Amino acid sequence: MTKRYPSKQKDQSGLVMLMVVGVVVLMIVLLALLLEDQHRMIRQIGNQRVAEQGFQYSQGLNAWALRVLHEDNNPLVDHEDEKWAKFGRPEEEIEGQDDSFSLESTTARSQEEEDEEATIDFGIDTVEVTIDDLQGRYNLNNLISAQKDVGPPVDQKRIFLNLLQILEIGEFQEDRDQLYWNLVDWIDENDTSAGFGAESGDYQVKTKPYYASDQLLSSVGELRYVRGFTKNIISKLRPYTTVLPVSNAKLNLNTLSPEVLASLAGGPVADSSQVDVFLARKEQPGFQGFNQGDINAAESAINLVSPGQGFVKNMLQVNSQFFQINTKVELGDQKVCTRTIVLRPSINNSTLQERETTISVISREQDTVCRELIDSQTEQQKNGDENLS
Ligand SMILES: [Ca+2]
Ligand SMILES: [Ca+2]
Repeated sequence: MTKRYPSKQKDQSGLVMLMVVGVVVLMIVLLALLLEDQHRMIRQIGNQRVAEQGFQYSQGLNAWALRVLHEDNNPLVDHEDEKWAKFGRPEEEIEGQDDSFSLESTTARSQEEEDEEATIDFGIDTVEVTIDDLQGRYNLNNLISAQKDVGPPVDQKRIFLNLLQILEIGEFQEDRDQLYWNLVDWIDENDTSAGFGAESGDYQVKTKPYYASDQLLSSVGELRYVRGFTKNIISKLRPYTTVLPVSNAKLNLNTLSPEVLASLAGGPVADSSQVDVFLARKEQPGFQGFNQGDINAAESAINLVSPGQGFVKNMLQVNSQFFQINTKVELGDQKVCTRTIVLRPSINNSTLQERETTISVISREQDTVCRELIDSQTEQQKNGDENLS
């Protein structure tokens, strides 16, 4: 009987010990969870702070770029040697100018400088800003008429088909016609296929059905929803086309590529060598941009691209109203990219003084992947190498 007592005591103390260990383990687990939660919260706040900081830098860069566009010396002519076109492109910097600027990171700059200077590290890895002239590219929204209840303009169809031919899109004429009608039906207001194209009914039978947009394109990337426009076709088109909120955008002779200029031929492209000869004038020393008087000479060159077929009239000008401001900010592993389309009204509609307040933002895209910007730049480089060499 007496032997049972110590055994019971032993059992009880074992149980207490087990409970103590259990409580300690529970506390450790809770503490670990609490710490992890706190750590995650700190990281989240840090990320938010960095993202906000990146956004503020982008805003600053956009404001700076707008300022540069405002200060354009001659709004009647816009060419690649002007300050806005060189803005943010360091390799184009003009040495010895007081108002020159540098967007190199402090570390890159300090490496170059032999003298040891005191530099402040703001923690910015990349800051990029450039301005593109969107009227150096063909506006796909030109494919439908600017007037209501008027069919798609035939001359714009010609330009689009020529561009496809030049960029070697579509094996046969029929393939290019098909792409044209699919795109027209995608943009035009009605739901009636022009006979060859694709309207909502054609997209409704897909595994993931959707409707045709039936309004102006909002980005070149939107083409991926249009029947027939493959990734490869879109990447070929991207450097030469744009999407503006109008259907009657002209092209700036100063910033367009030989491909786009040749596409203005009145018939299928046979020989575009005279267009190359004309644009080579840009390489002459002291070239200060084509002006209004050069448009006739440009049209004569296009006239020879498709002999006997003439050219599409009223498509050329020597300045621009639509520009795109591109910014990229990298802070640690955080990225912020913006693409802003702005409208600087034609000088005919406003005085030089009023211009100061009339540049307006048409649209702005922002993302933290920067994919489209990167894709578009590498595609442009790649296609440029292939087509212009
Ligand atoms: Ca200008
Ligand atoms: Ca339609």
